[in-house]
Amino acid sequence: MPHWTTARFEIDLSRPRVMAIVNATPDSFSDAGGPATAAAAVARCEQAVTEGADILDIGGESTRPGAQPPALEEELARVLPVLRVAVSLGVPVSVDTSRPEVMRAALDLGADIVNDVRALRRPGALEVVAGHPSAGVCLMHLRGEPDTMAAEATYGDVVAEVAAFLRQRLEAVVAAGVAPQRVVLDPGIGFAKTAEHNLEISRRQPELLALGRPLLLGWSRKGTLGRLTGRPVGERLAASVAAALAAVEGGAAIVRVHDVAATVDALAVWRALRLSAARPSGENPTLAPSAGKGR
Ligand code: HH2
Repeated sequence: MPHWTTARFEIDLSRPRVMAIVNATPDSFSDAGGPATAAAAVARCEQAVTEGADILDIGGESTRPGAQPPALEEELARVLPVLRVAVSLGVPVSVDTSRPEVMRAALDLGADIVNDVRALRRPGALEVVAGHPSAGVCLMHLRGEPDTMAAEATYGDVVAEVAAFLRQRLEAVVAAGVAPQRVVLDPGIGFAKTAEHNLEISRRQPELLALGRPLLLGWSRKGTLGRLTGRPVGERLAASVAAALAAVEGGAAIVRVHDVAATVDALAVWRALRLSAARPSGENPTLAPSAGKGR
């Protein structure tokens, strides 16, 4: 059975997992202008767990195109108060950061996973993760920096280049002493990629699965879904759920989402339909008592 080893939890990946996005930022692409207090982010963590999130992913730096990074002290001040509460909620907690100082502080507070859109390339980041006995890590593909990445979206073969990058980062991390079971890989939907690149990655997801580690996909509310539906970021719920299902159908183990309840429901139904097809006469353990009358 596939597992993701993290600091406190062995995450069973025999069923798809939902990672809830918790932005402790005032300027994220999907909820800019929303409340940015620690209390609001903590409330969001609690709500996500109630809705069935398997992992909480807490970030203090917006990586939207053109974003300016916060000062280190500011990122720490955004993230740590939220993490302190999140680690008591009974689910694995991930910190979405590229800064080794934030990684170290988060792991010291009991965080389970480092989710780094820069794949531990900042000086010192690899050492922090390798220095921890069991923290999980998500290595994501990103070219350039968020404020320049749009100009870097040129590839000969986007899937081959993303795969080569992820393989090289996986090898570097393993060479530094991190067990492969601690690592998941992410092609970085929307990071230095056009809509066409993102769709190509989705269609050829098996080539990324061939790297031998579980895949994490983050389609939620992203621009490609806007291109496909013509809808602004606040109206991409259905599109995001569809993208999450397609990712899982294509073999993704973890989906990173804003809309936890809708995604959890969709995955429950998807699984039941798939599993019952495999076991036509068996009992279905996923059936809960009916919540409504009639059909
Ligand atoms: N996407 C975002 C941030 N972190 N991490 C991983 N592993 N994969 C992703 O696709 C990914 C990520 C961007 O989304 P969001 O957190 O909603 O926005 P912002 O960076 O503006 O806070």
